[in-house]
Amino acid sequence: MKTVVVATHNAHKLAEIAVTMKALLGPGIELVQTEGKAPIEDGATFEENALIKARAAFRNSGRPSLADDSGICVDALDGAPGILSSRFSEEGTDAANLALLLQKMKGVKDRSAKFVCAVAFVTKDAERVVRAEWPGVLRAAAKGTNGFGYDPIFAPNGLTGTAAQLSALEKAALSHRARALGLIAPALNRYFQSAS
Ligand code: ITT
Repeated sequence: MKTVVVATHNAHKLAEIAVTMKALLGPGIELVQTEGKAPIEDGATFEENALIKARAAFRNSGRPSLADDSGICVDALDGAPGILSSRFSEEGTDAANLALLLQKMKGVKDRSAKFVCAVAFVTKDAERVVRAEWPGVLRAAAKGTNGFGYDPIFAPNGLTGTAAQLSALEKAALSHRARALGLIAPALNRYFQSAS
């Protein structure tokens, strides 16, 4: 079995990564959640924070480790909340973060935003980090119950509904996370080919 440690404490992310990775790499891959404490994410970019988390999981487990650092960047807010997306509101829950973003966007004309995801893969021999985006617009009210985080107010370009109205399989094929995992997949394939 090809085992990859996933350096996340977010169950939604883990589930989405599992669906996309299975589609990309086939069923012979096993994802296990990191058991280590979450490191301090003090990087200045999504890429730096993804590397911080993947390196910590690798140090802790000695096994190939994958991490996702992601968030939403809103043009009218100069890219905020960006890397601080999970800590946007004081409370820091998905519901409070979403409510604060809706409030800040009240009456704002420019609704453009993008989800960003950096994925880092760290092994004993190499480190790789990639980044991908999912552009769209922010709705004035939440719609849909699937997904997590800011999904209910994010309408991806080219789609009629919000990300929270997509099925798990649809989101796993389209999202910023799916795009970043698609870019990192060759590095995982190379690793497991050379390790076998
Ligand atoms: P880990 O660091 O343990 O992976 P986290 O939730 O703290 O978990 P991040 O620091 O990367 O992860 O913050 C990501 C936040 O960005 C997340 O909590 C959501 O608020 C938002 N976000 C990221 N991807 C999203 C998605 O696909 N849909 C909705 N919101 C998303």
